[in-house]
Amino acid sequence: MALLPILRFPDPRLHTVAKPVPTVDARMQALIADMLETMYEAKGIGLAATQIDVHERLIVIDVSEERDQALVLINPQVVWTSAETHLNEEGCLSVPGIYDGVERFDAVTVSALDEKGNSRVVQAEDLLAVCIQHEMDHLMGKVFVEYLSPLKRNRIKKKMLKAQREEAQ
Ligand code: K1U
Ligand code: ZN
Repeated sequence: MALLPILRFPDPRLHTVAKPVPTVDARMQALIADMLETMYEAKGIGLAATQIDVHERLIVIDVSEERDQALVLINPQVVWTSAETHLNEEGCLSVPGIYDGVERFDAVTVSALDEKGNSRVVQAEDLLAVCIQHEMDHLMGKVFVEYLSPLKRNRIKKKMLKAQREEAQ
């Protein structure tokens, strides 16, 4: 297994639209293991393949307290959304240290393949529903700061670039 570098906003590669996974094979299973290790090490509750510069429709999630309920969604599709939405505080491993409110559906139903290539349907609410919507946005090349005002987004962009310049010194 390996820890993978996570792309940081405003890296343009975060805006790549991911392609469907053709087959769930050994390469995919190795990638899933690396993504889970990377997510747990970064103390995240989710990670999309886009964030590690792999542009295929794969996300890993674990919203459990015990960090032992990994959920792998390959080629996820939203098949139902609740009528109700709420503003939720979000963070992102690609935008470290920034938290802000994003309006999301309260509940979603998603169909996907699991790590063995079996079809599954996930009915999600609360933090899991928020996390699935956040990760599926990554697969469409969208980062949560794009929901914020241009003023906030530009401030975040400058802050991230400054932090990256300082880290490089
Ligand atoms: O996609 C990512 O970058 C992972 C991201 C997922 C996420 C967190 C919060 C709301 C929606 C999606 C994170 O894991 S950020 C770090 C984190 O663990 C966290 C931040 C805020 C609330 C809960 C967890
Ligand atoms: Zn994110």
